[in-house]
Amino acid sequence: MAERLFFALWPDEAQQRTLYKLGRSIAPPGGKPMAAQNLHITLAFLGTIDADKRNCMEKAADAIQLPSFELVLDSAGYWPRPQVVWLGCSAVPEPLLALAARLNGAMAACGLAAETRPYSPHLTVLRKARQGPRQLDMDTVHWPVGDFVLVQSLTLPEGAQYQVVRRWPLAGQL
Ligand code: 2AM
Repeated sequence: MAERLFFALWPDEAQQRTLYKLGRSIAPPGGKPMAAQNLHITLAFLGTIDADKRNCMEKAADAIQLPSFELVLDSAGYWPRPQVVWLGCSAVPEPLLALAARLNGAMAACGLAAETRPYSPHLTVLRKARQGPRQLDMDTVHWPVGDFVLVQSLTLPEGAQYQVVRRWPLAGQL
């Protein structure tokens, strides 16, 4: 059966609460806030794929050996076309770029259409946003990233619901 899947960085519950608060503090009025339990940073969006392609991507993820890293979320922005307000990092850690590159590279090898735009890590906090973040002198959140996950996206009448279906550790302790 085909499933809609993506790889992501997934905050733990304490980080979800912190990131949710930060997101609310910079969000302009209106729009649709992302629920705390849905907050994530996409690494590679796979789309709706069958079991063979999922297995191929999981094997590729098994082979990844990269170190843990710290993500410092210290900026916010707005993309008018998808109408999202997001949190970002002014310094993108090298292992994060390597991780996204490995997963996107595997997509092509597994017969999936890989993203051609440069990877731009962001954590969407508001959808259907009509304007950008309200203030730019925001708090900074330090997020120690020790793993990455495969997520299934379910489309329910009340909106998208995400389920972490597998987790891969990154090497080393922070
Ligand atoms: P977004 O946060 O910028 O909307 C699940 O849909 C996740 O995959 C979202 O975080 C979304 O990013 C990301 N994504 C990347 N490419 C996508 C695409 N073509 N369609 C839907 N979601 C995509």
